[in-house]
Amino acid sequence: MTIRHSLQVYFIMGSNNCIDNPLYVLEQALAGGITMFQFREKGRGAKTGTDKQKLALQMKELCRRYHVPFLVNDDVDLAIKVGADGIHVGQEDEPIDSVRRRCPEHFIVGVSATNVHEAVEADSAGADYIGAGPVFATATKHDAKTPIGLEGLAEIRRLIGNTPLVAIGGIQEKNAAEVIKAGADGISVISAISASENALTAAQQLKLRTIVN
Ligand code: 3NM
Repeated sequence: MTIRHSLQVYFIMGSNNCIDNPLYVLEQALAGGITMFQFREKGRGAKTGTDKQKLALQMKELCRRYHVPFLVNDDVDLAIKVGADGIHVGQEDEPIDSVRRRCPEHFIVGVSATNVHEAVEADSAGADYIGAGPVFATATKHDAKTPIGLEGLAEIRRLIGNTPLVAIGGIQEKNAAEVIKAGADGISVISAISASENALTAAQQLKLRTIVN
């Protein structure tokens, strides 16, 4: 599967994003058809040290069983240690060239962009994919920037050509199709799956919305 295809339904989660056991939520989401996963253990009550590493390893094993790429947010050392498939870095994290130097060659390196300028820069720096957002308002990330809207997303697509692009921020079943129409290869979500009553059906429904004619 190419990176572009893996971005179709990209689930992001840490233990504090769900009420149920995170491993249960992840397994449900995998069974529902998510195509990529990012372990983002951040914020209040987030696990650290060996607890974080243990959960990362368990999540990686689950993703392997479903042949879904497992990426780690920000923590390059952890990603390498647990044998992840890649790393996702934000604008305030380690720069992409330094990340590339430290990681195995096969690593997928994704970069966040909160505006057109950052997206173009990440593209030139050689990101494997760009995560653009927030597209819509989100309550999940407290320090999220001003939403770029569907217009901002479409502008980013125009400027980065064919580079794989995934949209993030406030994406739900009801707006997923618009995001794809605006030029994203896929949607990335936290709460639309992690805070749903049923992660399996939530993933299934989101996936259906990404199939746009
Ligand atoms: N990054 P939800 S918005 C992790 O704009 C993250 O870079 C964002 O959560 C960015 O799907 C965001 O619940 C939170 O809105 C996405």
